[in-house]
Amino acid sequence: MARRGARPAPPTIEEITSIGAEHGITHIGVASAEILADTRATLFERKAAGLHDGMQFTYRNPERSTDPRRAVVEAQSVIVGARPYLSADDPPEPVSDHRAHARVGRYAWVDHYEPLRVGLRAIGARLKESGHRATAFADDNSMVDRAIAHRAGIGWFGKNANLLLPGAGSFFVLGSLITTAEYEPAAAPASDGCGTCVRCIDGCPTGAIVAPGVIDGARCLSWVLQKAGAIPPEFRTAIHDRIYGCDDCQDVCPISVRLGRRNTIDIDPDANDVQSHVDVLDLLDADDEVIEQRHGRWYIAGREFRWLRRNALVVIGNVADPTDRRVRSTVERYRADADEILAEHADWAAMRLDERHAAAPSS
Ligand code: B12
Ligand code: SF4
Ligand code: SF4
Repeated sequence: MARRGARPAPPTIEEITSIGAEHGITHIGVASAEILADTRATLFERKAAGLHDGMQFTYRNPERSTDPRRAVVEAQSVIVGARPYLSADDPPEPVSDHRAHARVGRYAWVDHYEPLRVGLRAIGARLKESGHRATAFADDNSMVDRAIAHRAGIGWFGKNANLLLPGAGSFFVLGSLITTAEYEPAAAPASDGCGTCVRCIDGCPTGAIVAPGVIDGARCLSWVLQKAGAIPPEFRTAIHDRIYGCDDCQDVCPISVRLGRRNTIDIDPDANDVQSHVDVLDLLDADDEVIEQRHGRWYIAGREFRWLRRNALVVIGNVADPTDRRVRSTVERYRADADEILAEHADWAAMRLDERHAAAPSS
């Protein structure tokens, strides 16, 4: 019998799994808290080769992002959790006259990271009761989430660089709980399930997967839409109707598409602000305060919302109705904008609308 006031034993893996499950965490794995030396070397190599394209995140301080003990002194284990982000029911396609709706990457339709952190912290609270230290990270610069999940046996690196979970695919967000408690780590990473498939490499609209598992940041639309500055003209048509995020290398993945539909999460539209599409004309009429309130949780370089307006102008050029008055007047207004980058993207949008109008079959 436990002594009065004695601390409870640390939770078992079964208890951890069940606390995680209460928060939508469907997969749990354990990794040792040793330095991720290979990943550290990879970060430096890719940085030296320019593949990070100026990205900070885990590249800012590879010594830190690959060492769990920098976050929790004397850490012994890293408990990794994965939470699906595909929704059981996709929201209906928006309807409008001017068809100026942009698409949002599935991972950003609602905030999936916060519920993951909440679940990991709930496990952490149980560990703290037993006298251990435990800190949760998800999509934080302090930890390489995929690499630690790989070590924890949760999945394998697909050729699209995403971590695929056996029997479940890649539409999962990943996070970890670094703790001083000791658990038996995974004996080995999950074995590769891609085989000879190369669909993601062929399906990337900009050729950003330059080798299996290796992304050239400068070409990856997910980064191109987040970063500062003018969008290179050669990527503007490929952006098509994306405003934030890109799902193509997962949407063409036979494993993730087939199994993803069996590993979904319920997104309650009444409780969540579901942002699967953005009306780009509204966005271009909105001030910073409104944009921040609506899209403030997205990563936008320097939190400068001009970069979202820039993306919106590209989407207008690619998909809006060239004969719609509001489309044309919005573009003309931005062509006269004092922000030279926005004015130049509006020039491009006007040119592209003209091109599409000229190419459209006359009725
Ligand atoms: C920077 C970043 C980005 C950048 C760069 C992406 C990249 N591939 O590096 C940008 C903005 C482009 C991006 C895009 C996306 N991201 Co992101 N991103 C991150 C972040 C913050 C760091 C990633 C990182 O450290 N990259 C550094 C490089 C070196 O790592 P890597 O690309 O994973 O490379 C590994 C493989 O190459 C592997 N490897 C080495 N040799 C070999 C050889 C072979 C043959 C293979 C197959 C693999 C392999 O080892 C490398 C190192 O571990 C993490 C969160 C975090 N804190 O970890 C999220 C994270 C990776 N992103 C995530 C998501 C969801 C996305 C998007 C799907 C979002 C979207 N829809 O737009 C896309 C997917 C793009 C892609 N194909 O990778 C999830 C991935 C979940 C998963 N199941 O894998 C993460 C883990 C966030 C999270 N906590 O859930 N992201
Ligand atoms: S996210 Fe899009 S652009 Fe980036 S590698 Fe995947 S398909 Fe290519
Ligand atoms: S598309 Fe094919 S190669 Fe790419 S991640 Fe999926 S299974 Fe692997």
